[in-house]
Amino acid sequence: MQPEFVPHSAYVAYPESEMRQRAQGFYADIQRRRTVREFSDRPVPRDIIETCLLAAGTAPSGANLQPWHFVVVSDPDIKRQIKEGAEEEERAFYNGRAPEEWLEALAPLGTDPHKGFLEVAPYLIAIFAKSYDLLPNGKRVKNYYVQESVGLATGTLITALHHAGLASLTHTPSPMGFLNKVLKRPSNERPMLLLVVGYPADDCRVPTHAMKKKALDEIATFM
Ligand code: IYR
Repeated sequence: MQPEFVPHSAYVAYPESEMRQRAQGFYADIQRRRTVREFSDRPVPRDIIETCLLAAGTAPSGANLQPWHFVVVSDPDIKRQIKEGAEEEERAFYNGRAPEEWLEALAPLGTDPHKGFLEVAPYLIAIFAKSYDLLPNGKRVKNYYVQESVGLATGTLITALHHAGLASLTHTPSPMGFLNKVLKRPSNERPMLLLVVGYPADDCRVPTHAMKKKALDEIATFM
C-alpha cells in the first residue's frame, strides 16, 4: 500500500515562555492526581467517560493498530460479579500466594482483600489487550507492541479522567481471567487491568507513602 501524507496543520507552536507556563501548569495539575480506594456512589455522566475513552484512543500504538478494548461497567449485577471474582483472587493473594517481600512493599498502602469499592464506584472500566484482531471474515491480524500500546492508552485515560475532575484506581486482581468470563470477551483479549472510576468519597483518605515521588535526578539522566 502507498503511504499517504497530509500537512500536520493541527500542530500548535507556542513561544518558549508560554511553553514553560504550560509545562509547569500541567505538572502542578497532574501532581494533584491521587489513586483513591474510597469512592462515592455519586453517578458520573456517561458522556464524560465516553470523551475520556476517545482521548485514550488517541494514544500511539504499534503500527496504529490500537490493540485495546475498554469494557465500561455500570450495571450493579455485573459489578457484583466482578467484585466476587476479584475478592476470590485477592484472598488467595493476601493469604499465601504473594511472597512476604511483596506484602511488605504493599503495607504502606493499607490494601487488603476487601474490594467494596468495586460495587460503590459508578464505573468500572476493564481494559483488554488484543494480541490479534479478528476481521469479520475470520482472518487474524497480528498486533505489535501490545502491552506497551495498552499501557500508553491507559496512562492517557487516567490523565484524561483526572483532567475531567474524576478519580481512579488502577486495580489488578491477579490472575484476571474471570473478567473474560463475566464480561463475555473473546480469547484474543487479555485483561490488563481494571480501572475503578468515580468521585472520591467525602471522607476519602489517601496514603502518605504514595505522595513521595522520586526527584528528577533519580528518574532521569541528561547526557
Ligand atoms: N492486587 C492487590 C495487591 C496490590 C498489588 C500492587 I503491585 C499494588 O500497587 C496494590 C495492590 C490489591 O489490589 O489489593
